[in-house]
Amino acid sequence: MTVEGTAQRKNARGSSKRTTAKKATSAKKASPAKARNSGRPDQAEQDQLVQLLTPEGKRVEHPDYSIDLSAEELRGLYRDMVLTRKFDAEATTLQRQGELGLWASLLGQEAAQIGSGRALRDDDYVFPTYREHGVAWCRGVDPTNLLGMFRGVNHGGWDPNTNNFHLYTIVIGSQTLHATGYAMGVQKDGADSAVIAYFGDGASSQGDVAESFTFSAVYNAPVVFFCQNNQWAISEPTEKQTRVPLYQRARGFGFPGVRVDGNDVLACLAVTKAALERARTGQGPMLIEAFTYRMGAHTTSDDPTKYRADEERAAWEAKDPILRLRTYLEAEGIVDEAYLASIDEESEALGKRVRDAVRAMPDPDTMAIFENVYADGHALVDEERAQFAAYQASFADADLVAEGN
Ligand SMILES: Cc1ncc(C[n+]2csc(CCOP(=O)(O)OP(=O)(O)O)c2C)c(N)n1
Repeated sequence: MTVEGTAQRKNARGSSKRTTAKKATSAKKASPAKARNSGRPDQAEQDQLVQLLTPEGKRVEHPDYSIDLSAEELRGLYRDMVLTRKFDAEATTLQRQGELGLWASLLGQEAAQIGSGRALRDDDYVFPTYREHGVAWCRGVDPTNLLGMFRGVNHGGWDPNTNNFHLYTIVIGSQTLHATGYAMGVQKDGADSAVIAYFGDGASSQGDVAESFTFSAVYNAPVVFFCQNNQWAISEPTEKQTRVPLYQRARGFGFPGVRVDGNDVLACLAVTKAALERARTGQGPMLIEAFTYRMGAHTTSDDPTKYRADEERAAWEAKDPILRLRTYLEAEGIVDEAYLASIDEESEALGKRVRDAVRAMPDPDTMAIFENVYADGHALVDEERAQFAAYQASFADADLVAEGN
């Protein structure tokens, strides 16, 4: 995207924005998105995008990022994406049925997550935001463990050290600082593993992200910043986050940035592998901007029809990450009907496992919130725990009174 292009689009948005407030209260589709881009990168954007698989499913080469995968590896990427999408759809449905309080869907972002996730080595360390269900899948976190926090029955649900996958972070961008600090520690330990931090286009506006860029650059920390530019920060478009393409920000901090087609799993894999290798070999951080699209709502409590148009979504649907890989695999004879059917079967079984697991989750121990605050005991936490216990006991008394005892 050129700076001029951004300004034009911003103006176009600005002129239609006046109608937003009025329409936000109506159930009608909001108009601003109509003035926005069609979801297709313009020619300048297209030229910058690293792509190895076109939206039509044709394999293309890139001078800097080549990749040669076996048939089994290619099938694996397809399986990962299909199962992750199924898990995500199931979680959305469970929220609608009242089984989860909230869900942040990754629909449309499967290639960015599976491609980058499969580029990681076991000893690498991941700092996710809250939408990285596909990366969690690649790290071997049981998907059912991702649901506890969204059901409100735990404060995380997995041990970060088991899979080198940190807990989800709700405060956007903050984990880029944790990742940078962790990477500096890895460097001091003399290890050759790398760290990856996931964040969104909206989070890129946070001071934390700028600080982590500065620190990682000057200390040459082995960290890869993986920004999934899914075009929207809730209802705020990317144009409200930046005047230059996000990947170009890195240059100002002194390290390289690259924009990859975030709906192309092969390109995401190749680019992330190269960035991790750079980090491992002491060449410092790198920013990857995965140009993708959030097909669904921001979370289940959001209604995107209020701020974006159907045409935009439709334009991105044509670039679906799973369909394009499937087209390629079918054309090359790498998958056949029997294989695709087996994945569908596996997908159904996963859906059932997720449904059963959520419904069987025990109610939480309400006192658990006081655990893991400090490594050792702390007088203030002890006091708060005692107060809370007394408060809860007051309900038990009330129950007894109501029962006439
Ligand atoms: C520091 C902070 N400010 C505001 C919020 C509220 N908030 C939650 S999600 C979100 C938008 C995030 O957009 P983006 O970073 O693009 O990620 P996406 O949700 O699109 O994946 C905001 C502003 C927050 N969680 N943390």
